[in-house]
Order: sequence, then C-alpha cells, then structure tokens
Amino acid sequence: MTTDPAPALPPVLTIPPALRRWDVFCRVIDNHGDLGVCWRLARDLAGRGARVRLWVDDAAALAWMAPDGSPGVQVLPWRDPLADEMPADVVIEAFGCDPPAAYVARMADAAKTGPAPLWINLEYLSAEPHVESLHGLASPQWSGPGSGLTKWFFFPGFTAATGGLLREPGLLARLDAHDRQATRASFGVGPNEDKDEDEALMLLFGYTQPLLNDWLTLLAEAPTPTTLLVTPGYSARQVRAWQAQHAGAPDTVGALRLHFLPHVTQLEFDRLLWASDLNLVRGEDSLVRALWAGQPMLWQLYPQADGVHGDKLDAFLDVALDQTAPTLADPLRRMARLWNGLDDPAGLASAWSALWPARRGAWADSAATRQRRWAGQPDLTSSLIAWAQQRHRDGLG
Ligand code: TRH
Repeated sequence: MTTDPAPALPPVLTIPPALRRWDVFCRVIDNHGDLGVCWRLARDLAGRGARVRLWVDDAAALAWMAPDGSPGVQVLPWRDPLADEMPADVVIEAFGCDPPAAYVARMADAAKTGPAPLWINLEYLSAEPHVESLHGLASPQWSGPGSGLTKWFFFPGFTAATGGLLREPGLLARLDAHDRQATRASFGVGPNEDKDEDEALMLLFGYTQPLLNDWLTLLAEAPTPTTLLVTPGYSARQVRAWQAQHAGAPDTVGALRLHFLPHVTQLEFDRLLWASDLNLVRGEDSLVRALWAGQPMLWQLYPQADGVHGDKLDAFLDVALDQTAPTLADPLRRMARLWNGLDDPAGLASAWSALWPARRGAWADSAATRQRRWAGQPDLTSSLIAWAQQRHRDGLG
C-alpha cells in the first residue's frame, strides 16, 4: 500500500472564556444517529474546556453508547428550564429539533439585558452542493418566543466552505497507536497482511436491505474465509433470518463466520471500525467514523421513499472519489449504488468481484488518502468555536 506523507493537522481550537457554557438540544427521531452525533459533539466540546448541558428527550441509548458519561457533560431531560437555569452562551439545536418554547423565551429575555445567546441549528451531514451556500446563513426570528433573536444555520460537510466533520483532538494518534492485530485476534481473525491466507474481518451496521441475502451467500461461497461482525437491530435480524435458511456449524455458513455483537460503547465501536478490512456503515455518525478509520467502506444511507438518498449518495461519491482512478472509482460507485438498492441487484456478483480484490491495493489506498485529505481540514467543533467567537466579537447573537 502506498501512502502519502501525513498532512500538517489544522489547529485545534479550545473554548474561549466568554463562551464557556454550551447547551445542546437533541430529539431522538429514530435510530441512534441523533444522539450519537450530539453525544460526540458534547464530549468533544467538554474536552476542550466547555461546560455542556445535553438536553435530550430519550437518553436511553447512552446506557450503552457512553455508560461512563464524560467529565464536563451534564445530561438533562427535555423540559422547560427550572427557575435558576439560564440559557448558555451558545445554544445548539441539533437537526432543527426546536428547543422548548420556555427555554427560547428565556434566551430572548437574556438578550434584553446582555449579549444574546448564540443560537445555532446544526444540520444533517451532506455532500450536496447546496450545503456550501446555506452554511452560516442567518434566520432572524420575527415571531414566537424567540422573536428578535437570530438562529444560524451550521452545516457539517466535506469541503472547506462547510463546517467540516466531527473529529476530536488526538483521534488519528489514537488510531495509529491502536493494536489492530490484538482486536482482530479477539475475534479469532489472525494476522493476515503478510500471509497468503486471505482472511477478512468485516463490520456490518446497516438498515434492512434486499441485497444483503445475496451478498451473504457470496461470502459463504467464497474461496477464502470471512468473519462478519453483526451489529444489533436491523442487521442482526436480517442476518439471522438468512442464517436460518442455511445449514452449518453454529454461526458458520460455508466460508462465512458470523459474530453477533451486543451494543458496544462509541469508543469500542470506533476500535471495531479501525480493526476491520471492510466497514459497512449507515446514517451519519458511523459514516464519519468509518472515514476516519481509513479502511475500505460502503455506506448505506437512510432510505427515503422519494429516493432523494440517491442524490445524496451520488454527491458523496463525487467528493469522496474525485481523486480516485476510474479503475477503482467505477466499480466502487457501482457497488455503492447497489448497496443502496439504486441499481439492478442482478449486477451484485460482478460488482463485488470487480471491487473486493482491490481491498488491499487501490481501495485501501483510496481510503487512506481520503482520510488524510479530510484530516487536513478544520474539524467541526473547531469550526463551531471559531464561528461562535467571530459572531461574539461582532456582537451578533
Ligand atoms: O443509527 P443511525 O442509522 O442514525 C441515523 C442517522 O443519523 C440519519 O442521518 C438519521 O436520519 C437517522 O438516524 C434518524 O446511524 P448513525 O448516524 O451512524 O448513528 C449510530 C450511532 O450509534 C453512532 O454514534 C455509533 C453508535 N453505535 C455505538 O456506539 N455502538 C454500537 O454498538 C452501534 C451499533 C452503534
């Protein structure tokens, strides 16, 4: 595998004293991404010196995602603020979740006697071109409890004209120091880089998808062994249903060994991504973490009835593969579209056989190059801090 020299990492910003207090509002719509993103952001802010309150309507998943909590982060139920709970210096509502009206009214009151809290709507991640033009736009509030305040749109993204991607300080150093072979060995997958034996470890975290059964059959019939780590939920249900139709030793079907995972912490989830040869991820947060892992990956998007996830996937592939030779980019694009149910499933076997052999060569190189390229851009939390600092200096709440 060829690797370019690592780029100089951009500066990591810490919290300025005037913006010490941050409130993050999170509503869990479905799945785990809303809370997953908010928790990573809250922890990252606190690690840089902020005092963070995470207001969430359903914190249940934190019991496995982050059972030990994090110093500097207080988790609060979604409710009207108590009499002594003043709005923070910076207020983030995740994904347009509309903080409680009584809280917003208190923000408006605070603005009458001092600087208005900075109110930011942190949007969903997308590589679509409109993100660059919408990032940083102001939305003055003309009516309702926040009348007179301004809400600002903040878009994560993949280019310098967006808010960037969540990447806490020291992430890549921790990844470099991680003992990949030890993690693999814990699943019975031995060191394979220098051997003829071609044993693969893969992580599956997806939504239900029609293509999965055919793909599992390909792995089961392959000449080389695979261990598949299966996450709880949609993936486990679907894999178990497929497994029930096939005879085999316990949790083994042909060349495919299945390892059903419990829910693990976010930190453990990251380590599994670092150790795997292929990461099959979904949604938003696990996509970003798989990109930082720097291993070959495929992304399943949250499927939408009107098919807009197809545009979102194409936009992502455009930015992710812009420096990739067509010999890899074409099969990767084909496989990614199939993986999202966007092309004729009959093409699966040929797409897979065109792509999988590149996992140690061009595919691995392309993943590593992309990881370094995006690590050269400011991370989302640094962008948020710099942006909030600028608004604060300008007196724009
Ligand atoms: O759960 P998701 O499908 O969330 C999605 C996306 O956010 C999508 O944009 C949104 O519209 C939809 O929810 C409602 O996938 P995502 O974003 O990867 O979030 C999963 C989180 O769960 C992530 O933070 C990783 C974490 N996780 C663990 O910590 N441990 C685990 O064992 C697993 C399986 C996940």
